[in-house]
Amino acid sequence: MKLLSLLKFYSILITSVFLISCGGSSSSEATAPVPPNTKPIAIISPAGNQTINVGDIINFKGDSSSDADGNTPLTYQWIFSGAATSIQSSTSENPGDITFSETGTVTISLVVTDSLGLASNQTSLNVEVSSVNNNQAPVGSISHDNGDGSTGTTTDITITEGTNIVFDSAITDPENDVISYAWNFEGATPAASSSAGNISVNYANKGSYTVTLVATDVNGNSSTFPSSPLNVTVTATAPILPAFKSLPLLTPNIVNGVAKYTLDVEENVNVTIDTPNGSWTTPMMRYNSLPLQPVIAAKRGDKIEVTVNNRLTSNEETTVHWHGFKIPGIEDGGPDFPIAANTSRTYSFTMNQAAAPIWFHPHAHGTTATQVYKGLAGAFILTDSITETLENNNQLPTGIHDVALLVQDRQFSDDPNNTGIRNLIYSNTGASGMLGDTILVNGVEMPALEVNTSQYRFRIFNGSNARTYDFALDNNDTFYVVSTDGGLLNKPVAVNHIILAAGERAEIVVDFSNAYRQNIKLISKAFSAGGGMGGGGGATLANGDPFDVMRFDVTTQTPDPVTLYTSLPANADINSRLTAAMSDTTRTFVMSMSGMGGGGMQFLINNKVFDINRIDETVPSGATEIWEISNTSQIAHPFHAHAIQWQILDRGTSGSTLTPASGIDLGWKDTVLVQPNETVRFIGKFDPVINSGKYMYHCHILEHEDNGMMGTFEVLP
Ligand SMILES: [Cu+2]
Repeated sequence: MKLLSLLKFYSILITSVFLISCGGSSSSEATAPVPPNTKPIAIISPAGNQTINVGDIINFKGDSSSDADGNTPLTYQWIFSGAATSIQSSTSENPGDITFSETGTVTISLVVTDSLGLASNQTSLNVEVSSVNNNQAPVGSISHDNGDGSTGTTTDITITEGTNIVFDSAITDPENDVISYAWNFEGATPAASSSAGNISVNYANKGSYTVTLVATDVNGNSSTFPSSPLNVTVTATAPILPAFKSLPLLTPNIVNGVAKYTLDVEENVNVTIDTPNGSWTTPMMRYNSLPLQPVIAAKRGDKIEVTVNNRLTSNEETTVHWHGFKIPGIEDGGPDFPIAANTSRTYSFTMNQAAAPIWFHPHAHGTTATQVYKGLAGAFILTDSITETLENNNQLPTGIHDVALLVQDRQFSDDPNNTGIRNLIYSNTGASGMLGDTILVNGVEMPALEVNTSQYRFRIFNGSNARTYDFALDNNDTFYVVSTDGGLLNKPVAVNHIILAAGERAEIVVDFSNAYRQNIKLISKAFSAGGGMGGGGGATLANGDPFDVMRFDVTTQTPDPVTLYTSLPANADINSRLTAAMSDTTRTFVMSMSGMGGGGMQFLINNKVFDINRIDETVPSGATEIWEISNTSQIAHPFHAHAIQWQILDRGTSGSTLTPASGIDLGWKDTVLVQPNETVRFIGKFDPVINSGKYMYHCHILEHEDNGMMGTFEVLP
């Protein structure tokens, strides 16, 4: 344009000079000759020869062509000759995108003609179309939207059957080649699509499926998205389960700083049992006629007074044993201080131990098993300044994220006449103790607890008479054990299962933050329950059989403020570890069974059957002792010692070198499962002030205990 203007300027200048030099001449001399018309110039852009790959596109323009005389508009004649191209000729100023679809040489030529019909010289260039393919494949990503806020590019997807997912893509080609799309939706409808995106896909059937998108450019170069398989897990629509019930919290009367409770021991209380197959009524024993076993909450240092009124119309004795409590023998609720029917007893003690999931239950001799089975028990949630600080600092789940689970197995009668009433069946026929086929969590069979995407702290109380559970999540996820029987572990222990025998407790922390819309089951895994006589004893659901316990339905998304503590403060009780060298003495206890297959079966500790009038062991005041427990029988026994909390030193096969405690064995214990042919050593320190009087040690399979697998130890004042 600038060049054209200059040419016009000089052209006018030359003409003017010519006119001036001829001034005053004759008219014939004044007629100027017509200046010669110059050829226009054809310019191709991009200019010059180039080498490209098959399928590449070049955008050709002719609009830089010009005519020095300004004889416009120009007309254009493009010729594309040689190897194949998308067009062979054009009369456009700018013919635009030309696709080179064949290897070889393409000659591009352009001739422009000015408005006076004068043609330019031909301008031409060669494009070498190479068969060597340097073309790059498409790049980008795919994304999905479950319609529930669950979106992403690479995350695996879990949905329930019948759900739709919308898939989309954001794919480009480095050479701007045309892209074709090939989606594959395994197990879904549609099973495939050639759309770029916004495809709604329905998953009707449960299973595990993959999603891929192959994006291919016109050169046949393809990319698969995502680069690693995107998995869609389609879960079955969860069956409707009965709602989870929380254990009722008892409210004390505070009198002169003492928290006073009353427990009325009742029987024939009509209790509603909810199950996945409907509800029924079962007459049971209960404290205070409550629908469920109660919870007492207290803090370390609290003074507690519990008045127990025995209102059992069956004239049975009862007691309330404070299981796991460090209190004087006279307040311990052992069988040596029974509460006769229609009488009362007031237990009085001060909580002087670390925060723990301890509990209480009857311990009258000969009727412990049946009274617990019929429904007498309660959870005791003890807190202290350490747990309060951890909770306040969001280092331990609390509030609605702190849930007590009392797990007990029961056997119910059939109801052939649809009376709506089913009675408890108690049958202690085998060596295994009473094993029911209905697993109750807080009185409900297979309850569903709605949770949010947070960490939850479950305080699991195995209040079963005889059953051992191997608790796990059905997705085998890791969870953390934060507390054993008698208090928090110094460090949370990551596990994917935890065995709890009858009488044992644990607090576990389960993280649901990545489980939105999932249904996760708490299960008990299969395990070997020992010798032939160990398992069932004729039970429908033998010890060691697998079963479901309850379900967590992750229904709500919420941020989780909790970052689990990594270690307790140094002043936590559990950090004062007792070593074998501190022990004043070692006592040995051998649990055995005899009379198998014969008339009477005997359950023995140190070859003795319990005698309430005999003191088996005498412990000096303030002693620190190692108790070494061995099991020569063919089934596991949970050994429970009253009075204090213990630290496990080591365990292993009897007669061989024992392995020092690690993991969850580093926590406070009052009940320790001892496997057949196993020896466990634990150490404990009796408080010179608190611990005096008579206490029990026994197997916590309640049928074994009631049948004599128990002894008395007296701590001297
Ligand atoms: Cu036992």
